[in-house]
Amino acid sequence: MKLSQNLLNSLVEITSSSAIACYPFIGKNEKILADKAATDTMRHQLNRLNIKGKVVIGEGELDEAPMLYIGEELGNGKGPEIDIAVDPVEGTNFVAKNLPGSMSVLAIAEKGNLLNAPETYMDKIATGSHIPKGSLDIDFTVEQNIKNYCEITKKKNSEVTVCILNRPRHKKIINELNRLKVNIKFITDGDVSGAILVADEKFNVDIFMGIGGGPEGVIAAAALDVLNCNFQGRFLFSTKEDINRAKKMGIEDLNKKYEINEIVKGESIFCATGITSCELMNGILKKNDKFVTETIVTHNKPILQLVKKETYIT
Ligand code: VTB
Repeated sequence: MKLSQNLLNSLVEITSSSAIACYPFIGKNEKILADKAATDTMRHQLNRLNIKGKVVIGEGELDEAPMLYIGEELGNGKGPEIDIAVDPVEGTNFVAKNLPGSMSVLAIAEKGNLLNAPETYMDKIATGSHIPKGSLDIDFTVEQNIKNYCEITKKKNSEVTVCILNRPRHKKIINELNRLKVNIKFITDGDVSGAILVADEKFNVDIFMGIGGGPEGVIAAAALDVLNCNFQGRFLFSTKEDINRAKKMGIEDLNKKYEINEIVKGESIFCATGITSCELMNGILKKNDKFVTETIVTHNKPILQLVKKETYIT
């Protein structure tokens, strides 16, 4: 095992610190400042790790992001070679408006084991570990996917809940789900956590589907892979620049459907610290002279671990 428990502990500290760095901006309508605070903190701390790391999913390319850009090298260069996916604030709107669902996220794998995703959209579908691989597919119709899901789980349509980003581009899917009498859980942002909700039946989400960010898709896949869940994604490109950028990243087949084991290979670690609360974890709590943070972690075992941490306010 190359990714040690020590490394995992350090990552939990890092996402906790970057989440705490956002705390002053919760409800301040300053999403750029919140993102900057978290990004600065995450970068500073990642650079102290004993790794030879490289950002494969980041805040953009060098010319558009001053730090944690794709290709940026991180760590002190003394440890294992690691691919890093960062999302210092997933759900900047949630922080700005003090709404549930913002979190600070990191995922890592050994070098070459995380898909380099361009900043473009991705069509996604995810289900829990109780569904055999290949039963649902982004290329099936909504009706077929629901039918297959119901056959496997012996549920009626009216007992199935689909989580989807509330966007005009999903009008056709939503109409179809309504026609089929399937329940919908709408999310306004934050489709990393939306996808992860399929991992445990206590979250009452059967299927996650729809189009969201490509980088967010890779990050969610890292968590779902360890949990033996299903995830499929296909990038969608709307401009020539998008296509050129993807080609520069080594993506040749622009229409490729990625299975989860092509997005994340081998061992990986995912951690996400809540900034504001959601179903997955509580947000940051300020208690006397300490911050209390909750972080969900996946590594090695197919369980969503919850790590609670107290950090003295300095
Ligand atoms: C999602 C969501 C993100 O972007 O990927 C979404 O997870 C997709 O983009 O939190 P649109 O907002 O353009 O639909 C976010 O909402 C913001 O990065």
